[in-house]
Amino acid sequence: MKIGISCYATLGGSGAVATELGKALAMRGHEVHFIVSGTPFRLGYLGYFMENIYIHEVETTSYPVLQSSPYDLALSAKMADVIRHFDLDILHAHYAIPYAVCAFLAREMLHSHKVRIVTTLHGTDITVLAQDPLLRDVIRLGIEKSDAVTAVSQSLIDQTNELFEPACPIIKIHNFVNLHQYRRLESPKLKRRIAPNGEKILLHMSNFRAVKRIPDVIEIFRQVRRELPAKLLMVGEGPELDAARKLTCKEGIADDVLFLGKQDEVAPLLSLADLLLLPSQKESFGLVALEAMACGVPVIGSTAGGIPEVVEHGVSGYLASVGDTEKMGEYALSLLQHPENWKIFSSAARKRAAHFTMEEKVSQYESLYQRLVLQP
Ligand code: GMT
Repeated sequence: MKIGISCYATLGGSGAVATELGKALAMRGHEVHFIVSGTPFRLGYLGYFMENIYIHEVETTSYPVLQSSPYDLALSAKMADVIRHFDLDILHAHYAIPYAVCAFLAREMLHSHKVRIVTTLHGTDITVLAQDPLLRDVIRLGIEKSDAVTAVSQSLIDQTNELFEPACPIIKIHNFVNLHQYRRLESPKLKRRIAPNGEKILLHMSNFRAVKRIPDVIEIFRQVRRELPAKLLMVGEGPELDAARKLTCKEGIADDVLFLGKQDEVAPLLSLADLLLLPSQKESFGLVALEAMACGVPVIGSTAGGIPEVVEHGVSGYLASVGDTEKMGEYALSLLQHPENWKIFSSAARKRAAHFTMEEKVSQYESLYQRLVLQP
């Protein structure tokens, strides 16, 4: 098949999922066209030169008369151009806004082109943006005009159904992990440099938005560090980063918190950790939890959204209500102070990750596309 993929390619779990999906489909022999604003960050330079992969960057134009550059319109026009030129069978939009809506507009531009639009909901469009009544109607349009809509967790499906009562059922396709790439990659030398006295290593990775509850991450770490020597690795960047740095100084723990910024190759980093912290306010799935688990890292997190669909409480990690940092701190200590327990949780985490294999989920997307293409 000829498949177009449009996503936020430069950051975040949705871009990662869309890019990994595209790479896997290309390896299965499909022709994959990324229609994006920049090179997808998970593509890597090898992916860039992979057979069957084409990248179409959206160029925006700005004219003095326009107050802002019309990105969404440029994206729609680019989508229409790629659909027509390469005769796409499928256009897969990752996020309703703007991708599903732009895909619809693109198809309208081409009148009756056969291309089928698949939209995957990743979370923020439903859990945050759809709370705004104005945007809600645009999101509704994106959902209604798609030929199929998938969501990355049951929790997200339930929230979408509650808000939109869509006519067609939303299909659940959980996110996935490449178990060959994501496995525990021990690097004792590096570990010694980060934690020279055998300190425990806790890790948080996100785009540092308010929904990630960064102060909770720091509070959990503070509780752990009160009881045992520990280091916290903070990976990623975003709006709450500065405040996070300031908070660690205020708490007097700055020496034990390392801010590593944005990182592309995360499996070796995750493998350094004893625990992953994910105390989010909202989290439709929590791809980082799955990737950490594949590296044998148990998760301490909140019960928000789809996290409980990934992490089994008391088996591959521990979950508490959003904001209950005391409980999360206790849970973290219960694993860190009992290495034999940690070991059991670590192998359970890896085992759990095997329920979300790339092969299986990519096949689910592939069969969905095939079903749509065969529809009259
Ligand atoms: O977590 C973010 O803020 C980034 C966002 C994104 O657009 O990548 O992540 C969302 O999609 C991921 C991939 O499906 C999910 O694993 C994340 O849970 C989801 N984030 C939220 O729901 C907050």
